[in-house]
Amino acid sequence: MSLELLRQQIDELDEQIIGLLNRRMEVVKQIGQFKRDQKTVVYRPEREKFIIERLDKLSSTGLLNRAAIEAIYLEIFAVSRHLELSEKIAYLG
Ligand code: PRE
Repeated sequence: MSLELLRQQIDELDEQIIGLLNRRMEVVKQIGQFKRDQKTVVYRPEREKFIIERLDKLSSTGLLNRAAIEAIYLEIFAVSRHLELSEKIAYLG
């Protein structure tokens, strides 16, 4: 397969990834609203750990090992927390 065709595959996969990440952030936004209503904390390290462990098991036959999953998801969680916190700050004014 040519480099061009391989890159075309990457572009299509990236479109799916960015679409899914945006959908994930829509859900995170709702969680942020829920936490504001409940006046509870944004950062949930035990939940983040659970997600990484679950994905590591799911990915056991794939190329991503735990360190790779962790590296990717720690960034995703940071963006999630930022979104939840920025909405909280906007709400407080
Ligand atoms: C989420 C984000 C921040 C928390 O630290 C844990 C998990 C996530 O992105 O999955 C979502 C969330 O706020 C939550 O599950 O409580």
